[in-house]
Amino acid sequence: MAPLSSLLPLLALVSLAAAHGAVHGIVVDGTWYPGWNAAMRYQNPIPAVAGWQADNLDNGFVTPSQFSSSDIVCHKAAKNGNAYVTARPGSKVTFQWNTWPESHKGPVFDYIASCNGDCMTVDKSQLLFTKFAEGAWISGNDPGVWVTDDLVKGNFSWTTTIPSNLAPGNYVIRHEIIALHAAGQSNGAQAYPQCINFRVEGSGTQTLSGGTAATSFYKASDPGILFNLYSKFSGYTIPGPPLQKNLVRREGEREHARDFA
Ligand SMILES: *[C@@H]1O[C@H](CO)[C@@H](O)[C@H](O)[C@H]1NC(C)=O
Ligand SMILES: [Cu+2]
Repeated sequence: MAPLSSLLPLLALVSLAAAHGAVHGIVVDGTWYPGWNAAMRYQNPIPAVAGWQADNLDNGFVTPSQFSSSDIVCHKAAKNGNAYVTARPGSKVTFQWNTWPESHKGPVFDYIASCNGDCMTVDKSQLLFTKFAEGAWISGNDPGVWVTDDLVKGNFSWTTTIPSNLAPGNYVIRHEIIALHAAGQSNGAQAYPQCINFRVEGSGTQTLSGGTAATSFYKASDPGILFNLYSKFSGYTIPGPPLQKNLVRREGEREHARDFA
């Protein structure tokens, strides 16, 4: 049996990870699916969940110096999720974080990539992502009001919508918060990506084209990455590839049409 002293560092690490937060559940049209949480790696067998496994027991984030490494794709040493969340075009999806510190203000993103096959075995370096939702600075400065404040107030949750005409298939959705509380110094931003396997059903016709490898999303010197939250700023340049307006606009039009139907 392991002496208690050898378990203590492990317990400390687990509580540190909890302080930063992880997506411990995904709610799709009212149905809860478990996400990954770091403690699951000590279960035998490791539970089959749609959330990708990540080795984020330590400080729990990816630094700008790692933005071109494979860790930025789905978090540290990530391994494919072993199950799927089922959704349809237009499904309401809530990423439920277990917690999030109010001080960790910054942008929140949702990216989607086709697995072109099975997301449980896809090579993460092959995933080409399209950004389909984003939020960041809302008002004020030093530090101002950010979408992460809404996330914290909303029970640590972030809700998005599956693009309304998305073709059926297997997709990885990469949900991410970038915390800026230390981003005024170089290598100080903190990325918290979380990947989830989605099986999209229905009869949509829009396939994804193009897309960007996550290793090319951000650079340490981007104005939205090297950014002093504790200053008198009057704007914020959202980092990463542009929002895919086609996906988003189509969705909005349909929703609008439905409102008046
Ligand atoms: C808040 O989130 C937790 C899961 O993290 C969930 O169990 C609880 O029902 C949520 N509360 C509300 C009011 O939605
Ligand atoms: Cu932190």
